[in-house]
Amino acid sequence: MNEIIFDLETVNDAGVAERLGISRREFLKFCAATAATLGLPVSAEAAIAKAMESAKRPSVIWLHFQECTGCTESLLRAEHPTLDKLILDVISLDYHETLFAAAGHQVEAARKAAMKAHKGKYVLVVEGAIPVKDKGIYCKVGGQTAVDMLKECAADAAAVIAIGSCAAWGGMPATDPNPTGASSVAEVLGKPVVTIPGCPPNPYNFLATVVHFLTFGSLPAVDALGRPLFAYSRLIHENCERRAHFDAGRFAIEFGDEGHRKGYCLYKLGCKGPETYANCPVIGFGDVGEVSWPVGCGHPCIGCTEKGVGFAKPIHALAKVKNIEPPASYPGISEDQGKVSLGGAALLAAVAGAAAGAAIHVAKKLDKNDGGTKSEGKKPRAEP
Ligand code: FSX
Ligand code: SF4
Ligand code: F3S
Repeated sequence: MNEIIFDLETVNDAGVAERLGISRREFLKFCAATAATLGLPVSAEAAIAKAMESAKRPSVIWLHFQECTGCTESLLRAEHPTLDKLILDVISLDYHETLFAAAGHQVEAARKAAMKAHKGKYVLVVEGAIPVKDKGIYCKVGGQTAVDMLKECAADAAAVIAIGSCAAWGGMPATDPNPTGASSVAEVLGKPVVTIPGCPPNPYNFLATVVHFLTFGSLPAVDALGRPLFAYSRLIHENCERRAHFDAGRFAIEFGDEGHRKGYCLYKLGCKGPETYANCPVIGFGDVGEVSWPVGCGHPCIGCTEKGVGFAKPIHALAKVKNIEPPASYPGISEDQGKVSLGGAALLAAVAGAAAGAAIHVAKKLDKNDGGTKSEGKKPRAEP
């Protein structure tokens, strides 16, 4: 466990709270919840707050190769501005092909300048697979192949993060017969890197990973595939709101049938939740409501975070059920948004076995919740 060396009294967070347009109280609430997300004691709140108020934002170089830019899109498509504000506040985005207003030689010069100025200290984020067939000619940026650019940028990086399934293992571009030889970042560099798979990945997982780096100078603990344990250590099936239906044998058999309309389990429609590790049911996507994740919307999980499942197994094929033990508890059927305290959120996360939910729920309320007094209604989950 990392030693906690900061004291909340020494944290001058007025600056960062002001930059983010939130109150000090909400900022500290977010820091405490991020500590819970990362599986750290709540006392890590001060260290996180201190790191976030620091002017030393890590330089980030963000490369794009074979992909759809969905990773970046998901990062910027939160309904309210807090998430992208948080991300862009904690990092210094010094090179990003699709977000830069400039183009051509100007941006390539900016990349080289950032790499020189922050040699050995910058974070390299890679989005997209890297084609290696035919000397890498299928993807070039500024006349340089993706293979060469990746190797050049990784050489002096303090940390490398492969964001999205394409960068993590090849994803959709590597789908059989993989005509371009689409490969992962780790394969091209010949060494393991931190991966945040998903097509697209959840931006909160990226944010928590960056906050960990900022606070402790290192990336979080990962599994054998390089995925941060705080986000990818539990099967989707363990936290799915339809799990009670699975255990009771209530399934949707066809799209639109009675079981589907009633919110029954999607296993027989090919849901890959039983063999896919990710926190989607806990954190949701896009800040548009409690059921904003594939299964919540009535579509089977296709296993987009799982190598060998996503883009590999047919969508309708039945999943291999890895863990048939019933969970210790089931997610609540309905809760009132805005009333869960931080302690309650952390407890809920612990009970659910996936701490990576607490910070997200707090972050989502940051600019909606007026000092904790305003409560907003939330649509109930599907009828069990
Ligand atoms: Fe797209 Fe990213 Fe999928 Fe890949 O996300 S959403 S194709 S994982 O690299 O842009
Ligand atoms: Fe949820 Fe899919 Fe598991 Fe059914 S099979 S409980 S829909 S994750
Ligand atoms: Fe992907 Fe399945 Fe989550 S399809 S977004 S891993 S629910």
